[in-house]
Amino acid sequence: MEPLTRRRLLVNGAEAAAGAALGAAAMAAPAVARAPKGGDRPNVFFVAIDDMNDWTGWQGGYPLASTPNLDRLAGQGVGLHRAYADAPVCQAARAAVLFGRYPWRTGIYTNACLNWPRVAPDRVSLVRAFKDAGYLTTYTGKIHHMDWRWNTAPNDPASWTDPLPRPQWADTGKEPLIWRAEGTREKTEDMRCARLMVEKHLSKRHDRPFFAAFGLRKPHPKWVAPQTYFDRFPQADEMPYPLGALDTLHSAMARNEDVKDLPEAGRAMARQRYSDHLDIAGKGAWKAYVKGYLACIAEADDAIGVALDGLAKGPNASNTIVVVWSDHGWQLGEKCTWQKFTLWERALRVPVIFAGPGVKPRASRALFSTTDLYKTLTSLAGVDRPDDIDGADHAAFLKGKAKSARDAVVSSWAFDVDGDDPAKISKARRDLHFSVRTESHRLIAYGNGDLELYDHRVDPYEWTNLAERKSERDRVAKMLERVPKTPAPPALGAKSSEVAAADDDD
Ligand SMILES: [Ca+2]
Repeated sequence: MEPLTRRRLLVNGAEAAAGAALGAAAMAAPAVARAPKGGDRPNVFFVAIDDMNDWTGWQGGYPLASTPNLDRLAGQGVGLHRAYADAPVCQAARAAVLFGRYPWRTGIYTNACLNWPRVAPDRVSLVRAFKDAGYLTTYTGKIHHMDWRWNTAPNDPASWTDPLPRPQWADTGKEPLIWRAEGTREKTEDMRCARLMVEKHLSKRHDRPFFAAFGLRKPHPKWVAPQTYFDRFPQADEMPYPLGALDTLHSAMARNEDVKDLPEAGRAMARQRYSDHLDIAGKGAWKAYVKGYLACIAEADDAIGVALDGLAKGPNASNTIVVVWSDHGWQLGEKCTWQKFTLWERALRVPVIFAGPGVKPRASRALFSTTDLYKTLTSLAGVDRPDDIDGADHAAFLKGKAKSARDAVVSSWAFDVDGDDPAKISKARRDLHFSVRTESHRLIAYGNGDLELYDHRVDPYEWTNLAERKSERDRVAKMLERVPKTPAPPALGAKSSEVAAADDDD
């Protein structure tokens, strides 16, 4: 049982108070789910990956990436090449996916913001929509952000009919960004979760449809993985740098070619994890860290493969929709920064794959926001949902019966744009920043008015900022119309600084 520490008491009390302060409009539980529908409703296997960017084989984000299982699944279903996270951090991205609300509607922009399942227990999560429709709902691993590590009770407890016991997490030390080979394939957290899910649910015949959620830990740091995954790659010095790293000679921002056309707010965004870049590049370890990340991607892909094989060999293979998604991407030294926490392509572009009954297989360049998972999955399965869910419904598109449901994806991030510590945020509008991604361009509109514009038709790594060019004035004005006019202020004040610090890197 979870020890009741002072820290937990602080968090629970503070979040309850903050939740009450959110106001009736944000908190009210809308009318939901009429009677469950009959017929042979499909199962859903919902695979959530932590921190995986576009370095999969099928997306081509890095030439040596090793993801044979994801590549195979993408070939069997719809691999979405233009899928983007709604926020570049776990808590905000997952709250948006699981509750079907954009960050600028909830105020959950960062990990320092509220824990939505706890403060809004009556809201109907994606999982609960399936439960209310008569589904068996189960999970293992990390699905929600807050609580996944400390709490043995399930997050969002009203949503699960059959939660699986949580495996013991490995303690890999305090230093956040490390890599090393350690352990065996069968003992990794993700592999144990995959086998548990196969044994308990994917391979079993059930008397009702299931919604089974498998939340992977990798490739989130720390990058500690069995040697076998490192062995898939050459010696670090024989590997290419990340394709988006324009200037690998100059790790200092003052001389870096890619940073020089960023506005001051863009430099502030890069500075959030600039110290990681100076440290990693400074000790000549850049490519070794690339290899560590690739090894952990390979580990995640292997565990997903075991789960998919278990599903394929069992009685549920032909009636299960498989959806794979990552909560957000990852930077590896592009624009002198590491980790997520930015609104550039590498931190927002994610793998999203749909496969199974009703899904017409093909590669797609349609735009997709991870917030769209709620409407799309409930529609594909014929499950009722609340009438106030955000996002687009891609079900008809996935079936091949309609055109793309989107012409832009908006993402958000919050940081102290003009303060000494970019990791801090205030409730001021100037600290809220947005990205608008269309098929051809990305606009970043910072809260202080600074702008970046990139043309992805000729500049896939966002090297050349066009925002100040006169010829782009109309385009910038048009894209600015997509930025939320009255975004919710950050839902801050819910966590003690101790917990906020402990959560910062997740
Ligand atoms: Ca640049």
